[in-house]
Amino acid sequence: MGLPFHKLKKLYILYLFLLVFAFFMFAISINLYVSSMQSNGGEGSHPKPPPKRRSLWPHKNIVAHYIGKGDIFGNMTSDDYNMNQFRPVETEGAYGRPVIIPPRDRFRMQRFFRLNSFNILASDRIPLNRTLKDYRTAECRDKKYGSGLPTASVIIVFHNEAWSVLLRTITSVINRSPRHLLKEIILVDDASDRTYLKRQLESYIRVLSVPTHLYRMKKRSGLVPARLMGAEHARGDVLTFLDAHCECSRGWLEPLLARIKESRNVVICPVIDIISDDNFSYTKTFEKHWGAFNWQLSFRWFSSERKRDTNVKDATQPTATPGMAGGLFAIDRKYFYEMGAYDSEMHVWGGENVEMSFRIWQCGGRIEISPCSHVGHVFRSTTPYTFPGGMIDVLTTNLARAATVWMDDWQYFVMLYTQGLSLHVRESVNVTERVALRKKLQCKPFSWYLENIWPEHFFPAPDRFFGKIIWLDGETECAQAYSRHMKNLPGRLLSREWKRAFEEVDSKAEEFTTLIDLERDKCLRPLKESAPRSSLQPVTVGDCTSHAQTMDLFVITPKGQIMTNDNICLTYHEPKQGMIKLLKNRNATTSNVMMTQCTNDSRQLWTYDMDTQQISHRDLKLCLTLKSATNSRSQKTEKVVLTMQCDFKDITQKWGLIPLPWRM
Ligand code: LR7
Ligand code: MN
Repeated sequence: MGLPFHKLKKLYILYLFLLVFAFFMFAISINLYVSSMQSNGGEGSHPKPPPKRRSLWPHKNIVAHYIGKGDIFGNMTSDDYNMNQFRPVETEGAYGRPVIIPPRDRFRMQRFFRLNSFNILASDRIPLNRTLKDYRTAECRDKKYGSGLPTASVIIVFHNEAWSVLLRTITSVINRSPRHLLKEIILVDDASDRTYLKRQLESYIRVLSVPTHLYRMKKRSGLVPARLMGAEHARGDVLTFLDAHCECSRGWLEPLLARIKESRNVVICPVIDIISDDNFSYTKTFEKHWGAFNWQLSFRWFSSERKRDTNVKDATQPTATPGMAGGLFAIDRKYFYEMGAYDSEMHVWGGENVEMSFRIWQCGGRIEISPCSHVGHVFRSTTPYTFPGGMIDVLTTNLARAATVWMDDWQYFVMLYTQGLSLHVRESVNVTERVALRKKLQCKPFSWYLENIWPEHFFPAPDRFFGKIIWLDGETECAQAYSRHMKNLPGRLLSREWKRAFEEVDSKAEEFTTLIDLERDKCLRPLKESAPRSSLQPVTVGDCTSHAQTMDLFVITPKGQIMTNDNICLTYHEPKQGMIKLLKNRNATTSNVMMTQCTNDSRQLWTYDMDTQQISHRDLKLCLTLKSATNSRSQKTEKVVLTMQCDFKDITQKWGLIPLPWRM
């Protein structure tokens, strides 16, 4: 029985060989797997955890907030939800560096991301007292603030904040504020249900070196009621509000307090640096940013140069901003109440920063950003928590309250052109008390705010055109009525002043607007519907949209800037040779006209000839022309708008201004 020995030996060798081979393949596949994970994550020894969903630092304009849909807890168990996995590793995140999650934890990382809408695994590896760089300029570092600064109560409200993130916020406040200036820290829990935020938090704060008080809302209310509760308990001279996921950097507090000491009617904000939601790296932002709101009252950052309102030469001086982000600011405690604190009827999230910005400016105060104060904030692209009352309803009600009380004529514009808002919503809010406050404080009108505090604004105004720019192909009823009207105007050569054109079209507004045929009329608009605001956008002509959409709506100033929402302007933009090649390779269409950030420069100034209905570049005297461009690869024709030699007979150069209503 059995095989002869030499056969057995052969089999044994074969078996061994197979074993070695299998092991080898296994090793290779593991290696491949690991390296693929690493290449996903970035270069060399600094891989970044995927996925990178959104650049937080677009060139010009950064978005304050997106609200995501989707389930909140997904397949999380209640244990997952309440788990506190804080395990700091000594040097992780030091000097604001990113945390690199090892490949074996990547799956967990992605699974736990949604709980907070940030990478909690990264935060849980960083010590609470991690080091940061000094982000201040040399001038700021050298600045002496002297004695006698007012004291601060730091107020932090939170709803289900992650343990390590909340405690790192608190730790950074304690470690980077001069002890004698920090009266206390006030925490307000907006009815969180995570277990570690109960007794564990209470015992943690009991032993801190700065008196730290914790108050709890009886039921989930939102950040405004929670901050109001915090403010009620505060005893410091100045209220300093922070979100619950911040890190204060060196010297952050003194410049804020010093400015309030100098002038108690200033609401002062730090520069808000970026803590990455992916890897918790701390990135300094550009100090010259300022804030305002778009047509839907969403907060936006802008970076265009502003005329300094006072003759500030000192680079450590705070600068005025028309709007504030809302989360991080300091205000004199008594002044806060004199000015009406907050609108306590604003719930959950949103709108309060709009209301406060308008109110402070219109009622005699100022809002400024101090370039010497740097505080990091974790920016997220979705909201992790529930929205009692429904996100759209709550947000639109809050915005309707702000607009109704403070925006005068412009409130209708916001109601008409913001999705989810309407005159109907406006009827449903009761703002009697806030209107009385406005009267009591003798606040200035919204027109004053736009003209004096935000002269670069892109909202409609009495001396501006607001509406659509249609292409007069000569066939539609609207185009015909428009051309007929312009031809019959007295005087052969009409003035090329925009103001005159605005008056003419305004006198016929109703007729033109009712004649517009959304199926047949063609409107000037950006080539792509949902391109990022910060990029250069080619322009085209396409179906006009119904009223609530804003893609083809323009504001034209008497100077000749053709603007649209989010501070975007029609711009003459000579493409560089290299760029033309690049665009061709990418199958994109080249043009010398783009939509891009308004900068108040002459490339953005246009004129209108009522006689020929041409829009031409003011300095170059070239006319806006609609051309068909054939895409070299797809052979599809794309229509693009560009500037060319003017020819009054050319039908592709004729444009009509169709005004739309924006106030009652
Ligand atoms: O129901 C709630 N209850 C709360 O206590 C909802 C929120 N909150 C807390 C929350 O835990 C956090 O500490 O309120 C704070 C702000 O909420 P976030 O961080 O979810 O909001 P955000 O950072 O996206 O929102 C910005 O706009 C808000 C509008 O209501 C507030 O004004 C935030 O304070 C504000 N944050 C900033 O300005 C930080 C810089 C962002 C920018 C630009
Ligand atoms: Mn926040």
